[in-house]
Amino acid sequence: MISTNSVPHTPLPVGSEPAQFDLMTYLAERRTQVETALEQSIPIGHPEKIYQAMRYSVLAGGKRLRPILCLATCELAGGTVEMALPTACALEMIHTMSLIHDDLPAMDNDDYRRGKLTNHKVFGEDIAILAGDGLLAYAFEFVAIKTQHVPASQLLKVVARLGHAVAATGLVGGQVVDLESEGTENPTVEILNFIHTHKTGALLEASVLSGALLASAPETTLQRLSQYARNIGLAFQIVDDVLDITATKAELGKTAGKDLQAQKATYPSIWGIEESKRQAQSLIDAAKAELAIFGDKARPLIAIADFILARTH
Ligand code: GRG
Repeated sequence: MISTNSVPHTPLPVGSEPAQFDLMTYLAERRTQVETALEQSIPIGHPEKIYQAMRYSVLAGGKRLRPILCLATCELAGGTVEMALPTACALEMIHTMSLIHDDLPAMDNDDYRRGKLTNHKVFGEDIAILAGDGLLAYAFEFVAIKTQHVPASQLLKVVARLGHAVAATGLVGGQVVDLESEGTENPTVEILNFIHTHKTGALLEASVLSGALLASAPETTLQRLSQYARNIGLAFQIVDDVLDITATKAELGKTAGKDLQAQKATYPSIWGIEESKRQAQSLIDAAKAELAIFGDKARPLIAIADFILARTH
């Protein structure tokens, strides 16, 4: 495996260097667009409490990785940010609802998320469950009624892909195997991979593919993007597991060291930290190689892959 830092670099003639792509500026701009759209997406209605609970978690921050991936692949495939914003918001609603439910006492029983008290700690378990349900249903409504300039046939494919990512074929299935594997001695890498390709990978893949579907990308592009997404999805989780050991609560915005405490099987518990980092690097290299064919158009997605590896929270 070759590290990106060690690739031999042939200097280009003066004046012909490609313009630098500034990921931090790109992410900040996209985040602002997503935050503005999310802020407007859930107006307070009646009964006020449930709207407040939904808004509390959706507007609590977060990296907004899934919406940004959706916007990036839509643009890569020739579409616009405007076409993809409703789906981008829906992805964040779905992601947030999965966090709300994951934090419940019946699941991971967490008190902090995104640097704030978890939804059930503020609103109670009953409302937190309903806030999750409300967000999930609203995400699909939002895509269906707010998306513009996209053929209905493509929109239908997006809706199907979102459903597939949430259902037993995705997040729900991954969560069930995760719950079942708790307390299991020595779960295998295959079980870990199943859990995380479903719990984490499925929605990341849906984020990447939905943007491209909105822009009516051809099948060959979808296949490459799907492979990119699967690789970054697994790398994302390996990094997450490493950060659970190496990062602080302040950096993570949630309880650190939870996996160790719960004696949960993780990639570092099987491979150790250094090998886990090597595996993540190799997945990121493979993800980036998938996109080489797209040239400069893939720069945001390539930079996001690097960001996933280098992130500290
Ligand atoms: C979807 C119907 C339905 C039920 C939910 C609870 C559950 C079933 C699934 C758990 C899904 C889950 C919480 C997966 C973990 C995904 C993950 C790595 C979250 C952290 O993502 P980041 O780092 O978080 O992108 P931010 O806060 O930055 O958005």
